[in-house]
Amino acid sequence: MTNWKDIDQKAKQWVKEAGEKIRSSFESTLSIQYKSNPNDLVTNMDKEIEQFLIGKIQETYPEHRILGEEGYGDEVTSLDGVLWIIDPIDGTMNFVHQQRNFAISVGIYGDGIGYIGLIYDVVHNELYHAFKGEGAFMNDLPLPKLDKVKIEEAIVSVNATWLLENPRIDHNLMIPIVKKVRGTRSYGSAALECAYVASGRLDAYMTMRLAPWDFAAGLVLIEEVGGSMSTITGEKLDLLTKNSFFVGEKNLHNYILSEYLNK
Ligand code: 2AM
Ligand code: CA
Ligand code: CA
Ligand code: CA
Repeated sequence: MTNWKDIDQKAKQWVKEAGEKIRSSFESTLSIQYKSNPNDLVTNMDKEIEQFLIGKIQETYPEHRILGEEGYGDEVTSLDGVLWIIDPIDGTMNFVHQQRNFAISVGIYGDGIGYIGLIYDVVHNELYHAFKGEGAFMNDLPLPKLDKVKIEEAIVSVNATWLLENPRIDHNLMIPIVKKVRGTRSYGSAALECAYVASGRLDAYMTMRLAPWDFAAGLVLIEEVGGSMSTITGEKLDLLTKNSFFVGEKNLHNYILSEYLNK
């Protein structure tokens, strides 16, 4: 039997320790490299934090598998068993340019079911946390279930890229949404944007391309506050591939899908 409470306690502790490492790193010079293109950044801290977390997991739970953005984990092709899905720094561009608006994201799944979600906003010392069936929290503060929200009163997070002509979505579908909502925001960290939806700071978040480590923890949080999650066309999200991504308060999510995206 998997002891999820034990895993939860340890995961929280390790994520906090990782956060402390990131805070200390602000005093030293970062080493920055490009990945797929000059805007796709990775730093020594992304790699160090992933290696730190993986070291702790492997030492304590050698039978668990790990999927991490920077590739120090396992080659994961199925959701069987206990799987840790880790983004050591989500929002690396913000980490480099702003030293804020980034988070450590850890989602822990059992046979494809999300049990634990941890999103740690290191700079604000805000740990968003969810445990399957027990609700979601920001530090010790329980997050209430999401209240119904009308599109005219919604704050929706969307990156301006998707309003320009782009290969992933017909931008003509996006423009009426932006016109109708009360306001739009874009934070540049998918994990934080999920945490903000879970805590009601945002009512929805949509983007055209995320990897599992960007949203694995966020889904557990959103599930626990009764939010909805899908691809941009309303399909189920896949934890092993890149997806378009749309989460939000249930009614709003339904409404935007049926009236705007799937018309
Ligand atoms: P990262 O900082 O961990 O790379 C920025 O809008 C958000 O999208 C961040 O959560 C960022 O995660 C993620 N992101 C950046 N480049 C991406 C890519 N090529 N594919 C999927 N997600 C990406
Ligand atoms: Ca990245
Ligand atoms: Ca990410
Ligand atoms: Ca990352």
